[in-house]
Amino acid sequence: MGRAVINHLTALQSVPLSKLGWSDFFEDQREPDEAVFAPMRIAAIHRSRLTALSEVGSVELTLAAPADAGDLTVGDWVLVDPVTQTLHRRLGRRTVMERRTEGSRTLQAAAANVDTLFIVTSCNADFNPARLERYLALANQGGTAPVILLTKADTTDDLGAYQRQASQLQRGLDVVTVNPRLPAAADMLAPWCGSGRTVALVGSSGVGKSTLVNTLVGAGEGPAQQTGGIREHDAKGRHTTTSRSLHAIAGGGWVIDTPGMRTLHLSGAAEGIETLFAEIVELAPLCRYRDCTHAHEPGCAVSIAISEGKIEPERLVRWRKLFDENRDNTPTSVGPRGRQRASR
Ligand SMILES: Nc1nc2c(ncn2[C@@H]2O[C@H](COP(=O)(O)OP(=O)(O)OP(=O)(O)O)[C@@H](O)[C@H]2O)c(=O)[nH]1
Ligand SMILES: [Mg+2]
Ligand SMILES: [Zn+2]
Repeated sequence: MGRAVINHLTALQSVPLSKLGWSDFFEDQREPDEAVFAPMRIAAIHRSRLTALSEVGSVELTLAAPADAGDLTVGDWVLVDPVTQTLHRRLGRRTVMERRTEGSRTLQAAAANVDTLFIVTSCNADFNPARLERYLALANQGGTAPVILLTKADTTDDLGAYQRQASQLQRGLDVVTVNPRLPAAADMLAPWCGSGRTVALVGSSGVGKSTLVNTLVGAGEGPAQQTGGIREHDAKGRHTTTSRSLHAIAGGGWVIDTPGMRTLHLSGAAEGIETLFAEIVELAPLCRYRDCTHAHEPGCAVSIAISEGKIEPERLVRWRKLFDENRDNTPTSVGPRGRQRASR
């Protein structure tokens, strides 16, 4: 990795690494001759410039080659040589949110070392089970625990319907209704935050992610993130946030804000999809045929469950769409754990 120059050092009182999310998982990756390097956590990436958090505060690093940033994402841990000011290397990720970039088969890391993924949706036209399922598969695949956050409950007369629909998206899923503009939101999300923990916010533009970041960060030197209104007629946001960034939560822990995504394509997410649709996947071995597609075969346990009202027909349709898309987007050589195409 290229040379990194420490441009600017905002000296705060020293922060223990554990508060930044450092743990044995990262410590164990340090070779004996790497003890001289300072561990730092990536807080923001702007082309060839990085903001990193270190034991001595926030550090601005400049990369010699902008291409070096390609391997890094917000939340990553890196080792920096404090003398030569060289970015030594990135440490392996404990969890990673990876998505497929438009028109390509390569995966892009959207955030790393996140404990909990808050999937944010408004109780309005933005609410879309198929899209929420994509985020859930992404969280499951990356080792990040998903939680659904319902916002703008003040704009619906039927909050219960949204809550019910959301909690049926995945077995055991936590669903929390929050108003991102009220300080009470921080208390409601406290069980997932706290010292050393990292949460990330994902969801469409305009659902209130940055508003929530500002509430979690608390009243300090003004809002941490810019926020923007939504269009009246279709509740769509204006893509106010354009890059990812890590912020300190007042009550402890860290929150990553992300830009609203228009589309989320999955690739290499077979296991995440299995976890998401466990109630369907678990029935497959009970079907008469081993290669049952649960479409028209006799003795299909999934079709029986649907006819008995135990599984929504639309849920099966969405599972098939996601399964097929993921299979078509996943080169078999880099498929999950080298497995060949999974059977249904
Ligand atoms: N009525 C209502 N408005 C809310 C609520 N939460 C957020 N908003 C408003 O929704 C608008 C969009 O909020 P942002 O925080 O900018 O949304 P975002 O998810 O960060 O959007 P992008 O950065 O574009 O991805 C702002 O005007 C907020 O004040 C809520 O619970 N109720
Ligand atoms: Mg935003
Ligand atoms: Zn079947």
